[in-house]
Amino acid sequence: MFTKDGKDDSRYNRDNIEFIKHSSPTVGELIEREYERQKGNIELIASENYSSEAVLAACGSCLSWKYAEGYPEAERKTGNRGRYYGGTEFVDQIEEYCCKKWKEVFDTDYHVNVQPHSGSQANFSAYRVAVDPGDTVLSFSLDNGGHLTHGSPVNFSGNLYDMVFYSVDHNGFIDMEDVCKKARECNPKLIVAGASAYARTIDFKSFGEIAKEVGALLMVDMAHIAGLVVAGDHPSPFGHADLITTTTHKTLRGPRGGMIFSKPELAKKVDSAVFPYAQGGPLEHIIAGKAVCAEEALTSEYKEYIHQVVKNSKAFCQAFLDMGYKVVTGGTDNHLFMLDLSDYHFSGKDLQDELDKIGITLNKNMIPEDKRSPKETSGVRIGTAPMTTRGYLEDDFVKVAKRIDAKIKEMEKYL
Ligand code: DSN
Repeated sequence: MFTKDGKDDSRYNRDNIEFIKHSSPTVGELIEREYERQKGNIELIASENYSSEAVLAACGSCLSWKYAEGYPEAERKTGNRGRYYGGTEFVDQIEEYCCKKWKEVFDTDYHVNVQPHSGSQANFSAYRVAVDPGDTVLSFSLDNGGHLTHGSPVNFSGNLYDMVFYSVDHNGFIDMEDVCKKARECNPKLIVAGASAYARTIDFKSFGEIAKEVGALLMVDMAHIAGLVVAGDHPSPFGHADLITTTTHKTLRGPRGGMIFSKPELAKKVDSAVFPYAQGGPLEHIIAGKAVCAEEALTSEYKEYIHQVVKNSKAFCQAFLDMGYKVVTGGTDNHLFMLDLSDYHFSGKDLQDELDKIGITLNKNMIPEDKRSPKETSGVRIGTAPMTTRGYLEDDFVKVAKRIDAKIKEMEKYL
């Protein structure tokens, strides 16, 4: 794993890159350059993380060679049982084990499907369970902090469904009164909660009550905060939501991929919505990586890690506030926060580009009521999960805040 001072204390990545170079020097060298970039840079992208070597090894294992369309027989009572290929004895056991471990992680009797290739694929399938094309969905828009798949017009979600959006209040917090009012007005079949760029606790209980009142299903996309839910640093959507989607590579620190949890009565629909509706063969190597990730998430070390992620985020955010910066919602409750650059003559993109040049990686992001385009933006999103994996503590992040402040002061002069 990469250390906080830009070293690698294992040989795992370097040895694998040498293998690749034997077959393709070009690809091997490009991966090596990316490896050096990742190792040397300060990584602040809120949706990224560094998984363990064990997760990486599972993802690069012989399971990558195996087809296993369908679902394992054992323990599945959904009616979608059985595989369409022979030789699945061991991948069946791995997939069952993966499902069992994730239920343990969230201490839930919800059904789980671990096959979605990504969070977007998981959301695509979850919509299929809850709504038909043309149905009304009440959701959180991309420019306020939602995800692309929460109804953006350039995405399948905005294209297939009649999207209505709830808003944030003038401080940038999700306006639960607006959620309630819009739900009563538009009578949605589905309400979507969850975000990609929202720094505050989401009130899943109230979302659940509103959904119940208007007869809608509630889908929670907990991709960003899933790790915080595991550690008890964010209220759980289990018990409130009918469908819960997540990725496994953000705060959960596993392989790139998705999962869907659902109330047991939706299990059969969820399984069919993933395979054969949205996907063919599951990536059993990634499913093995998800199982390893679940075991890691069950440890007390992982929960300590998440507590530190949140403490670091609060300290990092406070350092910017102390230096006079504007932060959307004025702070953070989770692993990320949004710096508001609307008063500056340069954009979020400009800051992202300038920080790239000094080895600090983050991403431009729209902020509520942004006057700039999504390609420019008036904000940047800052997250602490990756560097906390590398051992950063509060003081380390305060130093990074000072470096970003110095760069902004420089940009004020020459940009
Ligand atoms: N694009 C991811 C993010 O950065 O939050 C979500 O899928």
